[in-house]
Amino acid sequence: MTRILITSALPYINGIKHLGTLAGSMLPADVFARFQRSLGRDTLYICATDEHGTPTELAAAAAGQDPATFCAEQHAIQADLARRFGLSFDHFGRSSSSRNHRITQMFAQTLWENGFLEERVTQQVYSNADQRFLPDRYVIGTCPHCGYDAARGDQCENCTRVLDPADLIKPRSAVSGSSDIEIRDSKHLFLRQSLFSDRLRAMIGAKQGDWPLLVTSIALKWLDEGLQDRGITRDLEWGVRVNAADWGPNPDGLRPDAEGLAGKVFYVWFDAPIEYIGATWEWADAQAAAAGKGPPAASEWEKWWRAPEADDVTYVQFMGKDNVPFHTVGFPCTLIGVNERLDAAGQWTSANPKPWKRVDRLKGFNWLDYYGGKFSTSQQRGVFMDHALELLPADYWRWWVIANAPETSDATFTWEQFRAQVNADLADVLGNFVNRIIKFAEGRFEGAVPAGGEPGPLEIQLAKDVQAKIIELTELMEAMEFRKSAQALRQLWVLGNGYLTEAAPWTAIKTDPDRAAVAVRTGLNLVALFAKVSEPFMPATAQTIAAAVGEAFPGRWPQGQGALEILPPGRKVAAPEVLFRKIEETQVVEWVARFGGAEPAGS
Ligand code: B3M
Ligand code: ZN
Repeated sequence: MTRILITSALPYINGIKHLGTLAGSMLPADVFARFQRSLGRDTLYICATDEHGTPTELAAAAAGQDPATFCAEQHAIQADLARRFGLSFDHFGRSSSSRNHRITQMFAQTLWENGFLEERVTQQVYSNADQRFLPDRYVIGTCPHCGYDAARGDQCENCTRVLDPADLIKPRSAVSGSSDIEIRDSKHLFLRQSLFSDRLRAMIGAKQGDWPLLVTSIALKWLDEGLQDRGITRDLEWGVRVNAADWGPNPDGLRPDAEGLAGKVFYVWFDAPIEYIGATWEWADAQAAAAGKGPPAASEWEKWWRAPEADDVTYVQFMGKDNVPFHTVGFPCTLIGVNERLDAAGQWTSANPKPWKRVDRLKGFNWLDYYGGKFSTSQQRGVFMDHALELLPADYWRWWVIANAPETSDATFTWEQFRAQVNADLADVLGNFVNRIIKFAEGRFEGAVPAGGEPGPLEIQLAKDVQAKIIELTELMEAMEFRKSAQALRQLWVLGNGYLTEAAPWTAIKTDPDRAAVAVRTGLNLVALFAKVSEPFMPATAQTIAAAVGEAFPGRWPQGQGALEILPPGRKVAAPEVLFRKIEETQVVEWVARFGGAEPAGS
C-alpha cells in the first residue's frame, strides 16, 4: 500500500485567483486527491499561500497595510474561496509561517555547510525616493534596442529582449516614478546550481516518457541552456531572514559573513517550495491541536518527507508550465544539496541519514486563457474565483475546467462554449438521467428500489460496457489524464441514458412489471455508481446524488465486478431538486458584457 503526497503550486497572496490558476494546479490536484482517497489510499493534499516577495510588499503598501496584516486577510479570503470550490486540502498553509521560516533557514544552513552556497557582491539599483532596493523588473526606462519607453529592467515587453537595469536609458523607479536612483553594492548568497547539471539531467532522463512531454522538454531546455548559479537572497523587509550567525564553516572552512548578510531575506522562489514541507508541519500542528495535544513530534510530519519512513510515499506535484523550471531545477537543487555532498573528485555522497523526499510524478499544465488572450488581474478580464461562485455553483466550473484541462495544448474559455458544454453534459445528460429515473421510481415503485425480475441481455450488456468504461476511467485517472478522464466519465453517464431509453421502464410497466422493476433497479444502481465516480470532479453534486439514493458519502471508487449491484432492494430513494439549471443565452450576454468577451482583433 503506498501513501500519496500531493502538492499544488502555491497561489500568490496578492489577489484572488482566476480560472487559469485553478486549471493549472489546485483543481486537478484536488480531483486527483479525491480519487486517491476514494481508492482508500492514505493521501495528504497540501497547499498554501505564497506570501513573500516584492509584489506582496507593494500590494500591501497599495492597500495601506503592513505585509503581515495584508497577508493574513488575503489568506483568509483565499482559504474561504478554496473551501467553497470544494478544494479538499488537508492543509492550506502560509509560506510566512514560523514552520516555513525554520525549515528554510535550516536548509540554507545545510546548503552552506555542504558547500553549495557562495557569497557574492552584486550591484543593485537603490531608489532614494522609495528608500529601498528595486528588483530588476521594478526599474523601468527606455529600451536600448527598440526605443520602447516603458521597458522593464529584466526584459523589454515590446521586443522581448532580456535586459539588465543598467542597459535602460533614463531609468526610473516603477514604484514611485522617481529617477533618483543609484547603483549600490550588496552582498548575496548564490546557490551553485551549475554543479547540479549532470544530476538533474539524469533525473529528468529517468522521467522521460513518464512525466508529460511538456514538463521534460521545459526542464531539458533549461539544462541545455546551461544552469546559472542563482541569487537566493534579496534586500527586502518581508520574508525569511537569512540569520547566518550560527552557521558552521563550509567545506573550505569559511564562515558566512553574517553581518554583510544581516537584514536580507531569502528570495521568494527559494522559500516557496520549501513551504510544501512547512505546510505539512503546519498540518501536523493543526492535527495535534484538534486532538487537544501539544506540538507534534517531528516524526508526525517528517514521515511524509524523510527516508526511510517516507519510502512508501509517492509524491505528486501539480503546476502550470511557468512553474516547471523552479520545480525541476531550483527545488531539486535545494533538496539534493541538503541530502548530499560533492567531493573534490566530483563524487556525490550521502550527507543526510534521513534524506528529504523529491518529486516522483510531476504534472504540468499549459495555459487556460480567456477568448484566446490572457486572463488579466489588473484589467479584471476573465473569470475570477469569487465572481464565478456568484454566478453558479462550484461544480459547473469544476466540470468545465477539468473537461477542458489544458494538458496537451493551451485551452481557451468562452462563455458560449461554457454554456453549451455545461448544458449538454450536466443538465441534459447527468442531471436528466438522475431525475428521470428517481422520479419514475417515486411515481411507480413507492420511492424504493424494486425487487423482482431477472437481468436480461440488456442488463448483461450494460454491465459489461460499464465495467469496461470504469476500467478505462480508472486507468486514465491513475495516469492523471484529466481531460480524457472527464470524457470517459461522461461516456458512463451516456451509457446510462442509452440504457434507460432502450429498457424504457415506463413502457414495460404496462405489460411486464418485473421487466420494469429490473430496469428501475438497474437505473437506480447507475445513479449510485455515478455518485461514486463523479465525486472527484463534482463533490457537491455527487453528495446530493448519493443522498438521493441513500448512499454514504464520500463512497468508495468501484473496483472489480458488481458496479451495478450497490443498492439493496427496498432502499428508499428521493429525487433531488433540479441538479443543474440550464444556462440561458441571456445570461451569457450579460456575463460577456460584465467580464469581457471576444476582443476586436489587434487589441
Ligand atoms: N507562487 C504561483 C504561480 O506562479 C507561484 C508558485 C509557487 S510554487 C512553490 O502561479
Ligand atoms: Zn525593446
